[in-house]
Amino acid sequence: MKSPIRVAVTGAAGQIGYSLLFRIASGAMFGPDQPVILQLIEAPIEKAMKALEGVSMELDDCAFPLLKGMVLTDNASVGFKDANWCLLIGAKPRGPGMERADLLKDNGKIFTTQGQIIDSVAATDARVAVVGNPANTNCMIAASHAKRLPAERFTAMVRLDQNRAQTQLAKKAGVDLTAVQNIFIYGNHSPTMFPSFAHATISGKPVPAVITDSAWLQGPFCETVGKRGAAIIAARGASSAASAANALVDHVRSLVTPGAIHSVAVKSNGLYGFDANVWAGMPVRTTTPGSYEVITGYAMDDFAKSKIAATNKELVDERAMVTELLG
Ligand code: NAX
Repeated sequence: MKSPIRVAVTGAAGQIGYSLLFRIASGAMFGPDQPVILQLIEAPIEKAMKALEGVSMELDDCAFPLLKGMVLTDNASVGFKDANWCLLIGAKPRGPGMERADLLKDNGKIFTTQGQIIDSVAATDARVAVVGNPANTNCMIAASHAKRLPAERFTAMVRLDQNRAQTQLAKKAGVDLTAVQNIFIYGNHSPTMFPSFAHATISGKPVPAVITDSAWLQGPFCETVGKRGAAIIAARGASSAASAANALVDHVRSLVTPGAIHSVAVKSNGLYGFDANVWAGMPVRTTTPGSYEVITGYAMDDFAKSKIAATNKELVDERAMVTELLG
């Protein structure tokens, strides 16, 4: 039996946390032979900590053989201590009448502190995955405060968008979704994201050769994927939670599986026309567990370039709103 890894989760008593923790403890994220210790972090609010206690009781009641311990805390220095993976889900939701700039600043402060604490107390091999919105910019802020951990250890999640895009393409083509491969998300986790359909394949053939309706690909397809989060809120009365938790399982599972090819928001370093210092969704290939390389060399046509320019502009604008928070 391997020795347990420590997985810190913020916002652990929230909606996504409730769908996520049981899957981590069951082995879905790190594999059926990898024991875990869950370090569950909540906001210092009595109601949240009480809810967290209830979640931990349910985790106990599952008798998961891989769950070797739990830490429940509202102190990030305790929660991130020696963590091998830091899953940053906790964030403030956008309230009624709240400007996006205010949300960016309020949440940016959370990620400033968490970036600093992770850098000082997490394990030397620590990896960070950001889900709390605005995820790309929060990830950039946290990474900017890390002096010990390199920037490439900080990733943000665009896997939910990739999964959404894969299903939409499969439905349109009338094929099983496993026939759809290499659909990657470029840019921000927001409606400006670009699901790059031209490089995706269906049963090995380029998507545009199978779905010849290019107006649908450029229009309704991109819009449906980009606005899926809002459509779920409209239908369910609450934001995506189980699918977001599932996507985080996929995000981390793919990052620990050498050879996996998937979309992750990473420091762009100027690739694909993005500003060098924003975190943008890109295609990556996992090299060794926890490490990856960006897959370069996909040629972009004019449509793709214009979509990438738009999502890049949004990321640059978001950064401009939080410059005072960058380390
Ligand atoms: P909830 O409001 O249900 O849960 C958030 C939890 O975070 C709460 O329990 C709250 O007490 C806690 N929290 C707040 N500040 C904290 C802090 N400083 N430290 C620790 N915990 C803290 O939201 P939920 O539905 O779980 O969503 C969480 C975040 O994921 C939101 O920012 C949401 O916008 C974002 N999402 C991101 C997605 C993505 O694909 N990147 C998709 C789903 C989701 O919308």
